[in-house]
Amino acid sequence: MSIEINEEYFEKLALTVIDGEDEECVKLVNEGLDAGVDPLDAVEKGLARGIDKVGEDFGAGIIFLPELAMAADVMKQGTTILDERIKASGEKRASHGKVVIGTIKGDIHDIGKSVVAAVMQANGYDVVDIGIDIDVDAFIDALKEHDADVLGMSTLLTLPLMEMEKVIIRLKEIGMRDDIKVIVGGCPVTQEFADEIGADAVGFDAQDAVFKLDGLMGVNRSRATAQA
Ligand code: B12
Repeated sequence: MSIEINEEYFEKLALTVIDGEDEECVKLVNEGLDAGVDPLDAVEKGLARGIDKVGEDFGAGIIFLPELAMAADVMKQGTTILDERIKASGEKRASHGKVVIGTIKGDIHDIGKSVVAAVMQANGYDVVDIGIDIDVDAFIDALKEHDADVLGMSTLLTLPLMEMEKVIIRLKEIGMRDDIKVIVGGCPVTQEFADEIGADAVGFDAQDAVFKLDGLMGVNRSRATAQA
């Protein structure tokens, strides 16, 4: 019998992350997909709520790195399945542009960046995800290699934030800034910060990232919201 997709389902998903139950998480994710859950809802209403709680407890010193790492591993297993489903949900059509996306140097967080990459891809962008801990040279090399239109930079850490500005400064120095749109994101990234470093846009979640990207690339969608 197929399970029901309701508030209780999303709560159970969140709990698998909080309790570090990877097998239960994968099982629930697959059951949810079979029952027709929107994969982005499963990330945002389920898994992300769980990891946010874990992050709060970690910040408050209630739990420590091993528990955080265990929860992150469960979250990653769930989002890996869901990201693939999000990507596959996109219509096949002409590309709106090519995006190179990565997490900046000094930061290894990749779950949110990977969700953003999947949702961009589902919405008609070619996305090259170059991973985590990416330094200025590696961003520039990837932009050139892939002849990209857009640079996406992610960070969840406050300390390496200025790495984002370094990449933008280098783009200016080598005369590429006018050819590349820059979108930034991650929890410490505010609109003020994006303006200060000269980014073109900031995305606060995956849907917002596509909305802002469409604005930068001049894409008009007939649908009210981006596809997940
Ligand atoms: C999971 C996690 C980890 C995992 C990461 C696993 C992985 N594979 O990514 C592990 C355990 C490895 C980890 C390690 C550390 N972590 Co950590 N981590 C988290 C946690 C709990 C959740 C992050 C997450 O995945 N969220 C879910 C996703 C879906 O959301 P998201 O990442 O915010 O992404 C969304 C948006 O931000 C946006 N977005 C993200 N990127 C981009 C990019 C673009 C271009 C756009 C447009 C939008 C966009 O869209 C996404 C989708 O909606 C956060 C707390 C939190 N609630 O954020 C702490 C947190 C970020 N970590 C923190 C810390 C301190 C660390 C460590 C330094 C701990 C340590 N002492 O070692 C290390 C970092 C080591 C390093 N050098 O990077 C702090 C950061 C504090 C700060 N302000 O600097 C936080 C806030 C926890 C806390 N409350 O203290 N962490």
